[in-house]
Amino acid sequence: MSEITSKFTVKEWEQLAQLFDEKVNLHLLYKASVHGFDGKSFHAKCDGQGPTFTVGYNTSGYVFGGYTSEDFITDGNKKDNKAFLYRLYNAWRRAKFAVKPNAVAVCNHLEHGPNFGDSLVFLADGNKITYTSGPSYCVDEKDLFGGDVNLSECEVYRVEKLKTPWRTMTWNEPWRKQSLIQSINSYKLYRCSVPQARILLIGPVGGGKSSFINSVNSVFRGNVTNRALAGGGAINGTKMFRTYSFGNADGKSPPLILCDTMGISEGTEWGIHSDDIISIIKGHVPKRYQFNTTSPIEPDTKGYIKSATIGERIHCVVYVLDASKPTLLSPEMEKKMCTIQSQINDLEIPQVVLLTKVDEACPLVGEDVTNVYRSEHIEKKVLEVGKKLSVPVSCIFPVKNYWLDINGDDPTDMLIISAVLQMLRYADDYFQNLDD
Ligand SMILES: Nc1nc2c(ncn2[C@@H]2O[C@H](COP(=O)(O)OP(=O)(O)OP(=O)(O)O)[C@@H](O)[C@H]2O)c(=O)[nH]1
Ligand SMILES: [Mg+2]
Repeated sequence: MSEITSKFTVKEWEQLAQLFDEKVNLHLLYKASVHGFDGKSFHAKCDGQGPTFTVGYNTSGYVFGGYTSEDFITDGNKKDNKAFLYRLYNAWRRAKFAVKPNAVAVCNHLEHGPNFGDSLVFLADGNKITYTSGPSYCVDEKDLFGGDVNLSECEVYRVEKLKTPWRTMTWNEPWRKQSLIQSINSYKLYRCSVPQARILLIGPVGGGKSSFINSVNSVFRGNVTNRALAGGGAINGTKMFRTYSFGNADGKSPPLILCDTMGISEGTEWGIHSDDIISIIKGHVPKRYQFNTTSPIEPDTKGYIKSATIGERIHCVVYVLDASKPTLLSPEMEKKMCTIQSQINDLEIPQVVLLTKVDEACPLVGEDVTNVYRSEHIEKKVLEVGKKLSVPVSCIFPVKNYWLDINGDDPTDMLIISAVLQMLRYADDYFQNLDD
């Protein structure tokens, strides 16, 4: 959901279907009158966002712009045979102008806003349009925007489409959810001497770790619950090491403990100390340990568990990341996470990724969670995080947590519960590796 209001009218919205020949959704990324009529502000909001639709409004009432299926970047030219310029019906009838075969469709300069092949350039000179009837698109400025170069607004939207699912899930068979819950309840861990697999959730502040624990509890209980304090950050964020086991109304409890931690922060003034993450994994940190941002737990700290049993150690680590963030991991966060990850790799702990807030990241998923594996945008985020953390796509789970609704629903439950089942299976890999 965008906090800024789109200038796009219903009449303009209706014309999108003719431009794209398929159902698309637009997510507002940038609005010049709010973020600034300049190239740097545009690039800060729009780079790396995938396919985009730029809408310009000039003082003569023309609504026009361009589409590219390529990412905007800070520098460099791109070819894109799907790109086009357009004029919507407003001042004049609707028209679409395709890019010429093999021509440069998009030119990226830090000082320019959206630049379509150096033909139509927004914000190169504040709120002016630059137009050169160039080699890339066949249209003149009179035809495109009535020759009036004074821009009153410029908006850039991410274009979201649905595609063939990249992961299969059968949503419409009610017994399937019960069967997943049953598989977890009756799950027999490889190492019989360990009664419950301990799964640790770590990740940036506010990523949705505590909300995931509440969501898992909600699935087992059959109604939305709120055991872990959620809200994120300094006020409602997690400050204590907490472990949660789960029980059903009928008294069954799955062989599973989820461990909640304080979030990782970019700076040093807040957030879990990375040494504490490793101490938790090794089983040294007692329940309800109050995290101290500046100094990690030491062997002489009260409650420190000196010789932890296998059952007290962590058997699977879950990185919880917010899919709705324009940049999944900032360069500082990526560096911090990779340093932690390399220590976790040395301990040979299986790792998975939970991508939360998919409802916020893609409006098509917000509308209907069964679109999650059909959303191009979510797939892009999954591939991005897989690359950044070197985790195979099969270990990445997009989920929507219960954070707003008071009633659960089957598709949301199924995403949550199938991620948990996979975590149990990965924990078993750890036990199996111990024996080898
Ligand atoms: N839209 C949406 N919001 C979510 C989702 N999951 C969590 N949130 C919201 O994100 C905020 C932070 O969630 P938390 O679960 O507290 O995050 P956390 O990772 O535990 O935060 P720290 O404990 O500070 O590290 C809360 O306001 C939640 O309501 C989700 O799947 N979708
Ligand atoms: Mg928390």
